Amino acid sequence: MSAGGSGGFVPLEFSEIEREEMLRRARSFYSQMNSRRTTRHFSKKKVPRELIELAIRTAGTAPSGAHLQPWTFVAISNSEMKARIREAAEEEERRFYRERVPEEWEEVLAPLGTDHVKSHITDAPWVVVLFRQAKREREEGMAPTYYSQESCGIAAGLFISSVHNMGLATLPHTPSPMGFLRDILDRPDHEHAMLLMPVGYPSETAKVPDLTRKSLPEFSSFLE
Ligand code: IYR
Repeated sequence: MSAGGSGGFVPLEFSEIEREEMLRRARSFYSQMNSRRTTRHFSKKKVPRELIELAIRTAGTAPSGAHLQPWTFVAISNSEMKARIREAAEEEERRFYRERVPEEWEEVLAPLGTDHVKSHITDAPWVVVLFRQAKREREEGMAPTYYSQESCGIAAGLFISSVHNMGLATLPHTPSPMGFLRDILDRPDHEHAMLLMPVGYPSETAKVPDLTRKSLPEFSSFLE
């Protein structure tokens, strides 16, 4: 069977959960996810490869347009490679902060305390780069993928959740522009770097901005 399945249908594996238990699980998962924060400060403490593999496997369970699974995760622990990536990212970011960032963007970035210094890339034991496959290979040549942005966005969310759930931290970093990652990591032209995610323990002195999340009514409406 190919990665995409061989066609045909099989019974869905599903077992109904008691109401009380559903609520307990939903509350517990929400509380666990609500404790996630994005930090820019990582420790150099090592993380076994198996944990990174599990986070990537979890990301790979995401639903995707036409089940094309249009993602490639590149996981890097090699120090020289991380140093190269950091150098290239900082070069782009220096230009972004000095020349490219519009005033209205600067206004919302300022409270987050970001700048062109990207120490998380060399501090974290792993850097995982998510590439979005805008096309797929077919015998007849290249063909499109569908909803690859949405699919990869969902996969990234699952990756971030998995990392948090295993007790580690990550930071979805989007150096802009990201084209250098394709060159350094030797990916084909139809793959576009979408997110760079350092994964590791937060440093002992890690800080996060003093932010709050929107309340439920601020970001939802129920029509019953
Ligand atoms: N890519 C830059 C700028 C940046 C943009 C947003 I939107 C952020 O939430 C954070 C940073 C950088 O990574 O510094």
